[in-house]
Amino acid sequence: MANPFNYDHYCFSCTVLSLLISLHAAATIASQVQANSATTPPLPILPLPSYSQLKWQQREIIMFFHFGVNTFTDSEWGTGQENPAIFNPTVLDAAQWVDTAVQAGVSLVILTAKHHDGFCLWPSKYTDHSVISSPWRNGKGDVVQELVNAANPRGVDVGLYLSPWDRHDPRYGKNKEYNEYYLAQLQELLRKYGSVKEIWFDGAKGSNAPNMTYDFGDWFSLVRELQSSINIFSDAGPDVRWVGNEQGFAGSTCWSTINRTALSIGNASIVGYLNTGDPKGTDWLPPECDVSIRTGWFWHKSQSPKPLHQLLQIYYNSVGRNCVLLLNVPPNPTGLISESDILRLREFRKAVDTVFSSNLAENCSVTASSQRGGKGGGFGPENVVDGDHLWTYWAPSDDDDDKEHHWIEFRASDGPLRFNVVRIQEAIGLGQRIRQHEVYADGKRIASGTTVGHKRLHRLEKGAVHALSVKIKITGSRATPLLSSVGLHFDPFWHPNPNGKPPSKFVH
Ligand code: FUL
Repeated sequence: MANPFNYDHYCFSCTVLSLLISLHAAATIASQVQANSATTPPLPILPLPSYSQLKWQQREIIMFFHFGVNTFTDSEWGTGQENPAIFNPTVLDAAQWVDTAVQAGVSLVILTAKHHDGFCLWPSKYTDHSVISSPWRNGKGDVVQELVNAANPRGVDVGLYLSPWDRHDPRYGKNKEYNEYYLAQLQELLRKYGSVKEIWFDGAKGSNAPNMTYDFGDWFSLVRELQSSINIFSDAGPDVRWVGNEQGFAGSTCWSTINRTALSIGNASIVGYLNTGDPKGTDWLPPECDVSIRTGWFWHKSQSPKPLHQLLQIYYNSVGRNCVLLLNVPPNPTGLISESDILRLREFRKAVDTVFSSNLAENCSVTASSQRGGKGGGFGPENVVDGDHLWTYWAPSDDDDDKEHHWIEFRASDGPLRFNVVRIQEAIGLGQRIRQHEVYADGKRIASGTTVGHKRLHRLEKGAVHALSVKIKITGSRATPLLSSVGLHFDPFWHPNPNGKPPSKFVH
């Protein structure tokens, strides 16, 4: 009879034996793995940032270039009736723009490819209201291309602003025709110039402008199709939201989370919500603080750059409140960034570096209320003074009884610490958690606040503190708080009033 199993030598007992041996080996390996295994990271709390949103957040400062026909007419909102012949920047040098950005520590620059006047800085196939009709480079120029050519070798990324409101094009107000025109231009910009990291959909529209329904859903889908690592900015996201004002400050409570369904583009009634976000928000949609180094967005002879103390105030109120600062530096009619702006930016960068390049917390001994996985578990308080501000962090133990009062403490090893800035950062890769926190120096409360997020900066209202110990208490949190970095810094540019209140014109 043929062997039903089709084996030459089938031995049942041999098979069972070898099965038992392998099971035993597997169990031994599993127990060894368990004995040697590292403590796992805590569970995330949703919503989480996307990879591109995390990269964007780490840039901290982005530079805006407002440039176009307004630069030549001394205006802020063009009429759309400008003669393209006025666009003639005699010595335009995009390399000078990008060098300015690099010196300011900026890794992404955003250009107004088209502002509300409809004039295009690139030779669009779909209109002649562009550089084609200007004398600049004999009508053969392309500002977008020149910017990309300057940015690429300098390792700087490019973003583009394409104004939805167009005061020149006759298709504006005709829903189908204008949406087709706008999408055609989006395709040109997102297919011709390589990688674009941010697209800016501005929400402004004049009160007498024709009614117009923008097909945002189609626009966003097309952007996603054409660029894989882009962030889409608009009043309502989907990747980056407007902060609700153009003064460069976020709410002192500032959540990266919000409910997108409550937002719409060009809706003035939601600016407060945009400013603070929402701890119950189901969408990760962090705010960007757009502000100009001068009064206007475009260059005007009569205007000059903001003083250093004001730029620093903006920095503390934007980057220091969990936001990205989008700082506008407008090129002048010659096509260059003015020397006065370059000097001010240099001062600004130097000041920021002076404040943050040394961290007194690094020389302290650090202890905490508890730590996940115990000593050596990988989540100890020492992680807040290493060089990684995202993926290494102090995590208290989940089973800490006193869930509302996690703390971390820094003790000076040689002599009192002198500082006037406290920097706290959350490991936002696992969600934004902290609702409430307090800072103590030698047992006395010196600062308190709500959200932390990517970065929270407290510039001490009463000036410098001398202390042997500094304790940060997390007094409210959506889930176990995770601190990725803490800094104790000295800001020599900070001169608060003796009564402890900052000058009123800078209070927001
Ligand atoms: C606004 C525009 O109306 C301004 O001109 C500027 O471009 C600013 C960034 O956005 O909505």
